[in-house]
Amino acid sequence: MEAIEKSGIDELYNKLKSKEMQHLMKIHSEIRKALHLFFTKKMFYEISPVIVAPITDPLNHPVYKASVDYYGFPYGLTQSMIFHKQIALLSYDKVFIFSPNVRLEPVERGSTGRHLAEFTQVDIEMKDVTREHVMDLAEDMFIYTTKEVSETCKEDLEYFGRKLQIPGKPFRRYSYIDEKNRYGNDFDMILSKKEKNPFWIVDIPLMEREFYDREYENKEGILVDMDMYYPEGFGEAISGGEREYEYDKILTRISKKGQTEEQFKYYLEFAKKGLPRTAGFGIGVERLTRYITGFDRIEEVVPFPRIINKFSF
Ligand code: ASN
Repeated sequence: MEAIEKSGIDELYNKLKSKEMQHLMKIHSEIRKALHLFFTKKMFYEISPVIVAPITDPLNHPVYKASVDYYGFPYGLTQSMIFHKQIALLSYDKVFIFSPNVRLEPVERGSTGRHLAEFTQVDIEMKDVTREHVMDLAEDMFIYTTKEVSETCKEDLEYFGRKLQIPGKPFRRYSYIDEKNRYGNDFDMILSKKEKNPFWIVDIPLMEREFYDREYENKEGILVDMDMYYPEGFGEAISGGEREYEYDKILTRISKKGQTEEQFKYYLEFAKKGLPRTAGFGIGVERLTRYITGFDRIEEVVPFPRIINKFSF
């Protein structure tokens, strides 16, 4: 451990002094600024992030549990603010959060180049809208941000030899089931490598997703949700969908996933009183920075990455 720490710190010291990091920091900062401006111009309200809470996103893949002792109660570190953002829409109909998430991913995920153990996602949620509406908004957000950053960071992008393509709307859509049948388990990355523009994967089966995305009324086991992918092999960018909001349906979905009411009891108390009907998505800011700058690995693009299974200052 001692040796890892020391070599890690030398490497970090040099990385922070490099010209490369200066360009990266500027681009990252301009990306955050553009995202912030985009949502405030669209009359979204920004709410403060929740970092520790009695309940967080269960996620659909196993992660190590990250918790803190909160005055004697075990609170989880936020894995996503899905429940809090849904509940925030009791007050106002469009919200966004620059939300720090901690996900202690399994060690194997360290090799993907796309995972950090801590990252920020811009998590958005809207009341009384459909998936179509939030997909259209996400496309506008992506186009706005890439345009802004291309202009404000022209020289910085040139430094990395990166020229951004601004895609037209609507982005191409693929059905999850059709593409999985065609290409097998790695279908999403195969498509991400083939495509020249961002694209969507829609209608994700229930067992591949958390309980909170809404199931079609007329297509059992299929959800009204979506992921957006970057082209050139950069992988997943966004995930989101319409949400279950009716108490009984939420209970059914929890049990279909083999989860318990006890796990979600605080959320269920809100659901019993009545949740708004919502849809939304989240986009990882470090992944967007990686795509825009064209780096191989996500830990290269930010000054203090929480690297999976590695000492991180
Ligand atoms: N933010 C995502 C959503 O809105 C959820 C997630 O990050 N797991 O659907």
